[in-house]
Amino acid sequence: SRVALLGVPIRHGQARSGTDLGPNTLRDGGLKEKLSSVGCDVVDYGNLVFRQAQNDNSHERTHNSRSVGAAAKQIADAVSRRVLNGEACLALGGDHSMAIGTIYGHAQVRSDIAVIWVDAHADINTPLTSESGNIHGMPLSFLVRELEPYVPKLPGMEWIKPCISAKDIAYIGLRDVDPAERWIIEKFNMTAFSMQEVDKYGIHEVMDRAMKAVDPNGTRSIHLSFDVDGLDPSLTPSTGTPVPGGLSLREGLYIAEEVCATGRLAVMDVAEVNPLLGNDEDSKRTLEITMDVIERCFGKKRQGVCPPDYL
Ligand code: DIR
Ligand code: MN
Ligand code: MN
Ligand code: MN
Repeated sequence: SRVALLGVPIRHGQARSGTDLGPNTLRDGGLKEKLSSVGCDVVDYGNLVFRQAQNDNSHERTHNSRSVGAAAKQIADAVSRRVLNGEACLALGGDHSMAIGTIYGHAQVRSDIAVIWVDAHADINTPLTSESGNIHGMPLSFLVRELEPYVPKLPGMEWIKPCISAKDIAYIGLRDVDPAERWIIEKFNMTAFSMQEVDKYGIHEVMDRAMKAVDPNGTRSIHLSFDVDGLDPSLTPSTGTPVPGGLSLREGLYIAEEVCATGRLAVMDVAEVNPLLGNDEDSKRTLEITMDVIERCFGKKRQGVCPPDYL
């Protein structure tokens, strides 16, 4: 299977520098070789190059909308090309504002996308409800049709047309959800499994229910948006907004193996790796764990894998 690596070094969706180093950190960790060794035919398309917009003043208290809007367009075009080419697109972030572009680009090519959003956060604040003004906490608000009446057009982001339904998203791992985000989840009856439900039902049941909700017939084009802060910060400490009490490694790997087993993973986002946060040991651990999850999404299995030409 062909996997397209796409570096998405976006950082203006939040305040800290370092998320822009995510793609090269994962490359230097040997991601391409690891994916090749589980049978992927990997093509590296390099990193997108973003420029910071001139006079990117805050608007409606939202920071850097011109820079993020312009980057999202580049991301969307690049992802569309990969999906159109029949490649699975592995988008290496970058902060989670990257998903504006990756989901938009995916949805331009496939009309039937299902989004699995693994994260401690719901990332569905609007520019009017966000307390932080950081776009990485808002990406889904620009993409969800039902929210169009609630989302003002920010400079640089006017081109973004909502392209998915709130019903197309399943959250897993939530544990830091703002009041307005909770209101949106309930109002639009979104599929959301917080850590409370993971504890209550177990990851097998949660994953089954999540897939039944967004991919009921097993036919849809799957978009996995994986924020590394969905995992417990003991596993992925080098990230900007860690929240204790997250997914275990086994839960993370289970999600990854189930997504892989669909055979329909079309786009995966890897968001919020920030190698500048924490000490060397923290960033090394974050890198190793993140690569482990990625490998499982693309074919590595805990039960072992036998190459077709073995013997
Ligand atoms: C918070 C934090 N809900 C916000 N969001 C984060 O800024 O809107 N998302 N950290 O990844
Ligand atoms: Mn996120
Ligand atoms: Mn998060
Ligand atoms: Mn089952």
